Amino acid sequence: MSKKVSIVFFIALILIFESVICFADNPIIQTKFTADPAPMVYDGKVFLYTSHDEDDATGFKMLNWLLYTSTDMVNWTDHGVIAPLNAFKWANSNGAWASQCIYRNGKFYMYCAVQLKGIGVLVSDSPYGPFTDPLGKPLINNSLDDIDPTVFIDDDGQAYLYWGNPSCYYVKLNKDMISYSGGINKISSKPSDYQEGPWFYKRNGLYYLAYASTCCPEGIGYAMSNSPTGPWTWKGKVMDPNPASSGNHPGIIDYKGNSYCFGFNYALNLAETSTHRERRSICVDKMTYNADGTITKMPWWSTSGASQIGTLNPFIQIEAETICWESGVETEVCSEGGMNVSNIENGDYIKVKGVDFSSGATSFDARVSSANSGGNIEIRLDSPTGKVVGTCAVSGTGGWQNWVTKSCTVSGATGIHDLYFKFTGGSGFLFNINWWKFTQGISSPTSTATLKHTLTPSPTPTSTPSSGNILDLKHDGAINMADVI
Ligand code: FUB
Repeated sequence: MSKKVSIVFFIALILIFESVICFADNPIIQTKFTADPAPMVYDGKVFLYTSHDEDDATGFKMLNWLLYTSTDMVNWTDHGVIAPLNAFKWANSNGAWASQCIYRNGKFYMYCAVQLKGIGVLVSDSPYGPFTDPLGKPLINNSLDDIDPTVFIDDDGQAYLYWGNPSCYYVKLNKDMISYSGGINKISSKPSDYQEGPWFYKRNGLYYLAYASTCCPEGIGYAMSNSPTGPWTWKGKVMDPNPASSGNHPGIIDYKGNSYCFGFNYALNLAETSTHRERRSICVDKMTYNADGTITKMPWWSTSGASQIGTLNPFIQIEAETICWESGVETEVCSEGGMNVSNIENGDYIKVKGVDFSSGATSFDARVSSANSGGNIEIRLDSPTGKVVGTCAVSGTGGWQNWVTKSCTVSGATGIHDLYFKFTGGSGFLFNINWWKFTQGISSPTSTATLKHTLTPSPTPTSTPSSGNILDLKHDGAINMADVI
């Protein structure tokens, strides 16, 4: 190879490599550090309850539990804080550890580990909360092992709660789901590599106990049984540990014909520093079973994540906080309900994966606000520097929660694409976005879209960005190779 050809080859390799790193889709949440995934399939949707590592955490600093939902396993909608730690009046100030939520008889029961205090239960009429503590005290307060609850209701209606680190325990929950009978049982057949984070479930008549395997680093191990109370037979590793990742914590579901294993890594922390900090990030990959019910061993979390199920319909109103990958933005509570995307600065972007524009889109609406002078939403296809199919100008609205709808024409968007909103403007925060929507029509093949503003009221400034919800994490979308193992 000549020197010139080698240089071109090398540059091409770097470009390919960078595009793989920058447009990775695992970890699935980038706006916050999340851990201890507890996925629940309900009403055709995946509800992913998570614990939350604060942006400035060095050790464990966990103040609330979060919720994300998805119907395609790649675009996740942020529902914010589902329950604060002080939903338990008896809690300490720092220990909102692992949780799991389950549905029974019209109510949702969320079992939560409160570090050093025990396991509490919260109840709600809706999977979105609000959740309240019916007991006013821990449900389980047995020993300092009392973390990482996992709950399952068997076909005969008997519910079980498993938990513990380093011992593993279970109780039989009563039908009210907030009390138990028969005392606390310690598992004598605990698998030899069991550490913490049990995930208890049943599939095709067989019982599974997956868990974070011996610390540290933690992989995922599992055991199987013919009975919900064991004895448990160790079956091996679902996933080997990885030296780049101290912890792990399984959450396993079947959804739309596939099986998925959730866990976490430290990829976003490692993108900032090689220093270990408890700033974790939830990942998901597809998992498969062998004919005898054993689990096919998975590699460490991929950077590509699970494949998308179907496509996203852009012709219905989509919450802006429905994100596959982002760079730079944050989310906060929205005055119009739910969450909005915030902290948008020049050069930031959001990726929404697998959007089906079908025969074409003719216009784009976005619900926006700005206490500054706004900026532009560049609507691009397939990459943050991909083809521009429209540009929506946002001007000041007089407040970060003063919402108006802005529109622009769109041309050249047909078929299925990854959609990128690339944000441009001056310095500082540009604007917020609550939701967006395209209008379907036959798209013109040209890519020069003209601007069309439909609503431009400029109310009196009423608010400044709320610092309570602003996170100081600023991701650039790059992941260290050290973590891409
Ligand atoms: O997130 C706090 C603790 O770290 C969890 O309870 C454990 O499973 C480990 O993931």
